Amino acid sequence: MERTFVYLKPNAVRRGLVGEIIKRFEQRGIKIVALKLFWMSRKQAEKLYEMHYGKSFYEELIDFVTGGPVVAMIVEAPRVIEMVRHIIGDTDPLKAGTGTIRGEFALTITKNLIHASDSRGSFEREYKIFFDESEIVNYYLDVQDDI
Ligand code: 3AN
Repeated sequence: MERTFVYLKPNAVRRGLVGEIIKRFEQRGIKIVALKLFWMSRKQAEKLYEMHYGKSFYEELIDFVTGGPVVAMIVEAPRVIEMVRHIIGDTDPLKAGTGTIRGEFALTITKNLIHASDSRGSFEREYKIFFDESEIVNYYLDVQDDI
């Protein structure tokens, strides 16, 4: 079993796409083990995107992700890091495949609706910015026996 960190950006919440996006993970059999809606602080955004500091899109990105509430989750499944990136599609919505979240609902790179960790190392770093260990719930999900 593997875990990954995912968050729906403010435009996904404002556009009423939370259910549509979560549905895609659930119908695939991916288990949600932590979930919350909150307003990301500037400090959290700067920590999450520290590798992009100084880049041309950095300020716009920070302003955007702190401009409204987000929905963050930790999800669990075998090979889930790669699986979620596959479901989401390429960072550039123009290159995101048809049927992916970005391929169907996003238009620009900065406002590409959703973020997911790209490696185990990123997951370990990222989820700790937003979740305490006590917020992760261990439980049995029947559907995982059938996929
Ligand atoms: P991803 O979210 O697909 O893992 P990253 O981690 O490379 O992509 O970039 C983080 C976020 O920074 C992206 N989701 C996007 O919002 C923004 N971003 C990345 N590259 C660009 C770019 N060239 N122009 C504008 N925004 C960008």
